[in-house]
Amino acid sequence: MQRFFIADIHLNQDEPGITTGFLHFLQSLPSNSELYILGDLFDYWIGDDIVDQLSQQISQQLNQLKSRNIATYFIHGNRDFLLGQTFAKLCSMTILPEVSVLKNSDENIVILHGDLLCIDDLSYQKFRRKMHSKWLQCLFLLLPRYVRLKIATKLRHKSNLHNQQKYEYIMDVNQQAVESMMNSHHANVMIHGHTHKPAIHQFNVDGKPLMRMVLGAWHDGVNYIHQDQHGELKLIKIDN
Ligand code: LP5
Ligand code: MN
Repeated sequence: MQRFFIADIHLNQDEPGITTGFLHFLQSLPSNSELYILGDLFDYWIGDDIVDQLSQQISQQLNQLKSRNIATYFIHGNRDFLLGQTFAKLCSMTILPEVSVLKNSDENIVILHGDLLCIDDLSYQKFRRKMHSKWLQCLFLLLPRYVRLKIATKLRHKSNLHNQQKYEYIMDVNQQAVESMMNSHHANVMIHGHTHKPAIHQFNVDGKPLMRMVLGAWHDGVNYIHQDQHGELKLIKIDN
């Protein structure tokens, strides 16, 4: 079974090139494979009840994957954590827990968006806990569309301002957090996105070789990880 992993596509109305690249990528997927979307499929998501031309187009195309026997899985990102079962059903995709494990006979791959690993970013982790509070989410979803849009725009703006003042290492993953998560899931491979720093990191813990593969964002081109029938993993980057 071939698997494809992507994250941080950040689909939005203002960058039609990303949508075109994404739709081509979907077309190119082979039959009988699996697609894992590890968060931030959309630049932001403010409720399944707010559909636009872009989200309709995306749900139609994702839904069509099942006719080629391609199973689609989704893990929430920090921009689209409000994407719910209603939209997931339209896309025929299964929402997985925020940290999930793919078990093979000789390896365990832990998959996640990646923001959970950025534990040195204390203000973000505090913000994240608030955003993940169920009552706040329910309240937010009751607000009229224009108010939700206004809040999301404000949050994006604040986030950009904060990010400009943070050191690079603060916004990257913490190695201890990586090792501890891999250890608790008995994983030898980890795949995540969020940091927009595509790379393969190989390291040893207690003499065991481990690998962390980081997916890149799609602003400059197509970015994915391919696992072939033999289990070999490759990070693929096709710049525009
Ligand atoms: O997204 P990115 O990569 O630029 O930065 C992230 C962290 N930022 C975020 C915020 C998102 O971008 C906002 C997304 C909006 C989604 C839809 C709205 C749904 C609302 C639901 C309400 C229940 O995730 C950024 C990290 C960075 O990754 C790297 O890891 O650093 O974190 C921050 O910037 C957070 C700041 O550190 C603290 C934020 C203070 C916000 C102040 C709130 C102001 C209230 C205004 C509301 C009207
Ligand atoms: Mn992210």
